[in-house]
Amino acid sequence: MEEKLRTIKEEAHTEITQSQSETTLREIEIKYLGRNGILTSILRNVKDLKPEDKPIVGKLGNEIKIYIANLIEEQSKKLQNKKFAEQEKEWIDISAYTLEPKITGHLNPLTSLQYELEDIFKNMGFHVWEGPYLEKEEYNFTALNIPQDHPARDMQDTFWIDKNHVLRTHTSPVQIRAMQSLKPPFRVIVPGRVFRYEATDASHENTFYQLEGLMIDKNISISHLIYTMKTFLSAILHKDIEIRLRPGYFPFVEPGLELEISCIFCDKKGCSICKHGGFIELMGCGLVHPDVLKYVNIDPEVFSGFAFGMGLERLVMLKHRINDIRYFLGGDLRFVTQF
Ligand code: FA5
Repeated sequence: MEEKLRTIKEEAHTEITQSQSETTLREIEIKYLGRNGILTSILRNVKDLKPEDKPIVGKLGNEIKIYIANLIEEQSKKLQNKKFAEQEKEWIDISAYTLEPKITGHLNPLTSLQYELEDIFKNMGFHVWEGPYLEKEEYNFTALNIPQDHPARDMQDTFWIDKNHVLRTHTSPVQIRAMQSLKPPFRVIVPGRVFRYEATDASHENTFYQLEGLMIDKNISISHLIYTMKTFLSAILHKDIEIRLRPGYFPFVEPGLELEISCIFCDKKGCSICKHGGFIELMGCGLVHPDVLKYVNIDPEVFSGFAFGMGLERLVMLKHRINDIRYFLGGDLRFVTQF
């Protein structure tokens, strides 16, 4: 019996040390140590052995039982460590890029145009200025020669915040801010968002962008205005542009003018875009009104200036042949990803 037990020990040793999975180990455990396992059965039957064999087989049987149990546990640990070591080899670095990142963001066509305009004007000696969206009523109207109760206030439908504040209806109030802060001569442009309490249609938004320009110096005349407009419009539209001026009413300039450009689509021959007139209306402009200069303590006898204000959407629409201004704020990716 002693010999049989030693053979069982050797066989169990071989099986355990050669096993490669937890499942096999559990099967071996059941085979030797389970309720009806080989070793369990031998120990259960010790009582039937000869009295002199009982202590030897009992002792040796129990030693082998502990030996097998320990060996199974040891092998189990070895298998687990091996498994972890293998996993470590194929460790995934989640911080590493496996694919090229997809870049979908880019500048909105309005922003690109604004940056292009800023570059053109900077080359002509203009500084870029900004002003607040929530503007004092005084700067949006009164200082621009549009006093309270003047009918000109109705020309721009206004979001009133309270009696003294509005969402600016144009970038012209920044003219006042610039003239109060800078000493003439100077040149500034002011790109920015403006707001009007207006019903929208293909060419009108309630939130849109304007670009304001202001030049104050000695002896400024309409010729300076025309030259500057022609230069920047030809640069931005990559074409020689012809300009036409018609009288326009803006209380803060005198004379006030509406500027039209020769149609870039038909070269003045007439088409649906210029409504067969050969020219397209683009912006308001004029020479700064003496009353506005006086309001900011600039002597109109010494200094004069020109100012202009145009809608940026309208210019982008011309450049890219966009037929509805509402696309800009529509949030349709098919629209923005074209540019
Ligand atoms: C003004 O806002 C004047 N501040 C412009 C100005 C500045 C005149 C300096 C003289 C000197 P007007 O309301 O016409 O003027 O607007 C100027 C431009 O903004 C228009 O020519 C047009 O291009 C654009 N615009 C006006 N209303 C809208 C609108 N609802 N949606 C989109 N663009 C608009």
